[in-house]
Amino acid sequence: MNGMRARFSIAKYLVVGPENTGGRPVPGIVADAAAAGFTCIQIRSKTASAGELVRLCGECADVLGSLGLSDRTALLVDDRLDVVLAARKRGYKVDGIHVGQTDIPADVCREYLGEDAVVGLSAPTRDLLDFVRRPGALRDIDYLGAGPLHPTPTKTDCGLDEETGQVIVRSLDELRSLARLSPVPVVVGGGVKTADLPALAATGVAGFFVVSAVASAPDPAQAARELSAAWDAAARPASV
Ligand code: TZP
Ligand code: MG
Repeated sequence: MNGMRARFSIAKYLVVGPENTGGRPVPGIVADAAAAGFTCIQIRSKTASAGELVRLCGECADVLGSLGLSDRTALLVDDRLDVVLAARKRGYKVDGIHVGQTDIPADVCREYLGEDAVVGLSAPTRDLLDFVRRPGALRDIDYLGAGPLHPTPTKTDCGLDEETGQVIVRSLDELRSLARLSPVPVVVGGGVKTADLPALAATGVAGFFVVSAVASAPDPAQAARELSAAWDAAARPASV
């Protein structure tokens, strides 16, 4: 394994698409987050066409390149294996994909994208701790996304239990167990704000992800710097 897969970090992770930015260009917000130290960017849109997504990948790869961060900040795409393949065909540096439980299976993503690609998976809503204990459940996966920490209007079906219609949020105790049991690093999001980061880091998870805390902020650069600094302070190992 080489390239981004061998060295990427999910510590500080922005998920963003055109529907999250209040009309502001996505690449500008990606640049703000990367310059603030975000380690992973996921392009996610449920409304953009495949062509728009491929172009967006090119523009975001370009801004990371022009900041000299292509080797430090991973660029992933939500769901769309077709988009990742087309973007790579165009020569854009896209490092991998994030899939959900009902998306293209991770082993298929791995086969098409290769050993150096990053493949992330969203955790199931129910029986999460059983899921991570199941042999082979996380084969081909580089990290697990879990949430929501709080109910979030950005993705109202995150944590939705279809039997009860209730949103199940992840408790800090559950996240502590998940961080201990999961064979791959865990990143947590869903309603995450700067004030959540000390308690989240104390659970032992590897990182946080946000959409609106950066993409909807009046000043995304400032918001990204605050989140980045707060995570670094909270996740820093206690000195001995
Ligand atoms: N996946 C799980 S929750 C979520 C995604 C993409 C949205 C989180 O958005 P926000 O605005 O940070 O609550
Ligand atoms: Mg999905």
